[in-house]
Amino acid sequence: MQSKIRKIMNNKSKQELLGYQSHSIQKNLKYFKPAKTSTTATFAEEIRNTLQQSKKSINPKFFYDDTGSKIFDEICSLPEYYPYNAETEILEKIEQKLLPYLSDEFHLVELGSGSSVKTRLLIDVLFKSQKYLQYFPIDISDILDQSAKNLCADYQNLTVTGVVDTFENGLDFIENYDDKPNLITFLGSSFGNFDRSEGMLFLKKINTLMKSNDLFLIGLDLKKDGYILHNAYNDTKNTTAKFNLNVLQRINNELDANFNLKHFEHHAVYNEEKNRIEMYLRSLSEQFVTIQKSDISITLSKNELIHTENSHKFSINQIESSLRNSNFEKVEMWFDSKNYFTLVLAKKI
Ligand code: AVI
Repeated sequence: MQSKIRKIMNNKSKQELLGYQSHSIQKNLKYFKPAKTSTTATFAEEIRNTLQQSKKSINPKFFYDDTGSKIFDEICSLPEYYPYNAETEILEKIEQKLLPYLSDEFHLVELGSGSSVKTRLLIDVLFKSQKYLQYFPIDISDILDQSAKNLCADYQNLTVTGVVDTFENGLDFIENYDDKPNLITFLGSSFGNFDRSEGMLFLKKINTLMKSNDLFLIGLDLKKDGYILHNAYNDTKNTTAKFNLNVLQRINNELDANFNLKHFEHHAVYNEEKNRIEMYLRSLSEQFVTIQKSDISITLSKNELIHTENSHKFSINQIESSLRNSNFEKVEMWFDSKNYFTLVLAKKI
């Protein structure tokens, strides 16, 4: 009996055993998706919980439906939104600094499918030390868009294997994939959107899933003058406002809700004590909203705030102690010319 089970198991790939289904798009492009999860059910449930609290909130991970991801790309091209340009500046000069740490067989693993511009800069560096490259974007939302196809068309020796899942599950998936070392990247200061305890858990989880020869490259936004931060999240074109309000439109579309977007406004403030931008949607009148798939109706009073995002800004001491406390050794830290942003290369202790 045991051997029969073993035989059945051997006929399945490791990924299938982890509950993933493989979907092939073209020769060098495929993705793995968990066989069973209803993302709508989880979304509906989380929204039910967080909008029924006395302090209402919506998790920032829900910003990124197709429209939200497109608006985020628009944010990245705003002159006020310095993190994108600062990080790109560091990546453009990273080649000679990163190459000494690479060998000829690294995989590139990206947590959150970043803009293909930044990914390309890293792919170019990796191709300086190896002939073939496997790139694993991990994201809960649609990662295999046109940009992945364009990457495959532009790099002959590149294979893209997307994992459509949470970062944590995606890393579990990669850990079981093969024995090659990974350069795991978490760019854009997305880490800043976690609360402190969530962030520490996340770093520890990455650390435990890393192999001893894996490298971790994380982009972090640094503390700076409040007015620069304020302007970055209150841009003159109102793109950040559009991004923030879109989460209500997403709830309307996917959870059959009736938020009237005209009855809300974007509100982003810098909390100096906590070193973070806090983003909210302010209700402009007393209103009653029904979210059918979450099975709830909620009342909002005039000026009531729905918290939608924290974006933490870090000091170098904080970064170093967070890395130490999650068993990372800092290898290098690179900065842009204005010292607005840092890219940190770390490895497992
Ligand atoms: C993705 N994340 C790091 C962005 C940030 O700056 O916190 C999201 C964002 N929110 C408003 N503008 C950009």
